[in-house]
Amino acid sequence: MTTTIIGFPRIGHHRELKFATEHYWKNKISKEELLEKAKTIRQNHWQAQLDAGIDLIPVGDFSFFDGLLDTANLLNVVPNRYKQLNLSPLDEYFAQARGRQSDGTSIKALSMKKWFNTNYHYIVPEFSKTTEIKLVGNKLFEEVAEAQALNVPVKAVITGPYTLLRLSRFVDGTTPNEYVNSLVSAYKAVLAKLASQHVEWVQIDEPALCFDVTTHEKNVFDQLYDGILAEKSGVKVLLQTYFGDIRDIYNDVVSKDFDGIGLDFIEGKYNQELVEKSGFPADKVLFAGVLNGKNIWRNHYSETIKTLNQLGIKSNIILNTSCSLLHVPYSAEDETELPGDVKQHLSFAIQKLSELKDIDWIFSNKDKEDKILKNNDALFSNVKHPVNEDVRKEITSLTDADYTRLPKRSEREQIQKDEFKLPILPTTTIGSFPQTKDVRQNRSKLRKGEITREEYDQFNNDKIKRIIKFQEEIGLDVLVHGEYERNDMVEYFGEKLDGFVFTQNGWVQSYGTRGVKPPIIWGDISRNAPITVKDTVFAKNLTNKPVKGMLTGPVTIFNWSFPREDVSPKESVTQIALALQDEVLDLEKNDIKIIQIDEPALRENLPLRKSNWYSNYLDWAVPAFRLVHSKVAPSTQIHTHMCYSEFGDIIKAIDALDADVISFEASRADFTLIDQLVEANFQTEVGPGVYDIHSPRVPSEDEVESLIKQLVDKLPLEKIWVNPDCGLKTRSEDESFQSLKNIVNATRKVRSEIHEPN
Ligand code: THG
Ligand code: ZN
Repeated sequence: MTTTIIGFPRIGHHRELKFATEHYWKNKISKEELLEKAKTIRQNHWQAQLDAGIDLIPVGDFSFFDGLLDTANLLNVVPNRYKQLNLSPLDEYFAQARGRQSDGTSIKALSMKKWFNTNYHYIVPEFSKTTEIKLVGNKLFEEVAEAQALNVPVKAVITGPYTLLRLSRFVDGTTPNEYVNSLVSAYKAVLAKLASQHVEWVQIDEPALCFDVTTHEKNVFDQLYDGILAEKSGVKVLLQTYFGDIRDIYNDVVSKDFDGIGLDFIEGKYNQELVEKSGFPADKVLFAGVLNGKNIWRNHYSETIKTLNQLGIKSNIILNTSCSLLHVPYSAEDETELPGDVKQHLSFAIQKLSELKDIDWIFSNKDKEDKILKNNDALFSNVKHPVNEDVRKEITSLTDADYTRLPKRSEREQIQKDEFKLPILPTTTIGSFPQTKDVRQNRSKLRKGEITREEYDQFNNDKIKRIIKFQEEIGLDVLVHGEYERNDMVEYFGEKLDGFVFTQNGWVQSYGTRGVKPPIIWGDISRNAPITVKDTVFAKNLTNKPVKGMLTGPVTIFNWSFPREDVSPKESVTQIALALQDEVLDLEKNDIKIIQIDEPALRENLPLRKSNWYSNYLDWAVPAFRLVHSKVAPSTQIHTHMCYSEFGDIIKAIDALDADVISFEASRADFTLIDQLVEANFQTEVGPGVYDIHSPRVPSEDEVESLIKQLVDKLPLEKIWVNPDCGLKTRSEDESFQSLKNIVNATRKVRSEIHEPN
């Protein structure tokens, strides 16, 4: 038997690649130093896999920013505006990934999107009339040569053409079909070159086959692979799928001349049925994704062996992870501060390598009395997740009434207009103000014990005073306290709720050099004390204007954490929702009459197949949000906020959250969402962002005025709010203060024109 993995985390054991790359961007190290560092990191990662005894090691999974962008650049899919900068290949690549400012001109980055149902973001390649596909890059081949020199058993990895076409953007009226023939030639050239390097296996990643596949898309797949496989140049081609099952195209896939097929038996449970019902060709190797590549928990070996036995394939099978290990942290060994009863259940990338070898050993030896198996079983007979009986009972006694806010929104709208007496086009912000250096230093001093809790609070209170004064002075209508006390919002709430545990080094790449350290849901979740009440009330007492309370919603807290697997996602989300309900009611009791509950991540965990959107997700995610706010008074105004994705296809679900007001990211999508809202007869009051906070540009008053006028033309006037498109925490104060002034002044201008039509 043989073992392999689909990919390894790229940022380095201690995020070495992140730091080296950021140093390079700041001109603190040279290109040669960066390349040397990257080489060492790759070597360490291969060595870790060699040490664990992995038989086939992925090469080409390394990336300076993103794997899809690597493939696009390998094949010359680089928009002309970047080529015209005349940069070195590496700088041209970084220019696409993050934009570039030089002598007065500035060029934007390509856009970034969520990678399937993960928290990783990829760079969206762009095809246009001038795109000429051909093999131009060397990265893959150089890494192969580098690995071979170290005697690494190489499996070359590249993203496949189907997934490339499915995830890219097509401008100038171009369509994916136009590029099929040139892609076939380019991939053939890649295979030929790898063959000349004596590579045995080439892994072509096609996770997009786990989406719904239409007949048209199936034809594209056929054309691509009938072409490519007609000329393999002697390498073995592995079609690697992950993040789900390939029910729409399984029969097609097994009938083609692939040498190996990689199937995910974790998220793609249905793949097992496909194999058992339709059979798996004897002349192909099954790369069996039986070890979860996404979770952080130890594998239960006897269950995995059972799956392998059910598949009934004994030879021609290679044990694999279910997806790349990109989505888990480096090693659980680093976690010295977690309680032992938690730590023994953790498996990060390094531990998953040994688990694969263990399973391989047990499966090949059939020794049921094996010690490895017994120890592993013992681990699972002895899991002690903290149980909170009160929360469990409360959940079983929930009824429809707990998920229903009364009276209905149209009635509340009038009650709230009378309550707040806000002007038309009320202005507000999304919640956070710039986290300037002094704010972060203050937090780090507290962590290191260099200042007292009182000194820490005093600093933040001064910040709150200053920012309330600023908001009053420029004339915003609904104020916020600025969130100076928060680092990452999910970490902030997780730390204050019972049921979460935290890692010290559990970094997972989010995009490029940026990472997150997701909290781990270990036990039942509950709230033991108010979380945001003190800071919010402090701010409220400084002003006569309404101050908005700021919370992160249950679905986002859940989606950005590592979930436990002994209870359903619905159960954990409901527990979080109940904890937040207590917080909402406490804020209300303290006279906070506007409360925002953010759900930026609501859309991102939608199942890949549309048929599962409601049944497997929205049908419990949306009610969980309603549970948080269903008990507030009619005059209390509930806001929510969403960002990071397009919402056109889940508008009805967003309206069903039954919030009173929603703000979201829209300026980047050129306001097309507004038409979709009108068409869907959207009922929630809405503040589509008029300031793109992801760019360092300050929008002019005229620009904002014209955006507001577009909104006024399309949406009912009484439903429109004016706000930036996201929190300001990553921006500088200069930029965001000026932008907010422009927003308020532009709003005043539009208001006066509406009241006094010329
Ligand atoms: N919080 C969490 N998950 C998220 C986001 C978030 N996932 C999606 C989206 N937002 C990802 N965006 C970012 C933006 C910035 C950073 C990470 C993810 C970032 N990270 C710092 C770094 O890598 O240097 C580390 C920050 C820290 O020290 O905590 O800047 O908002 N949970
Ligand atoms: Zn946002």
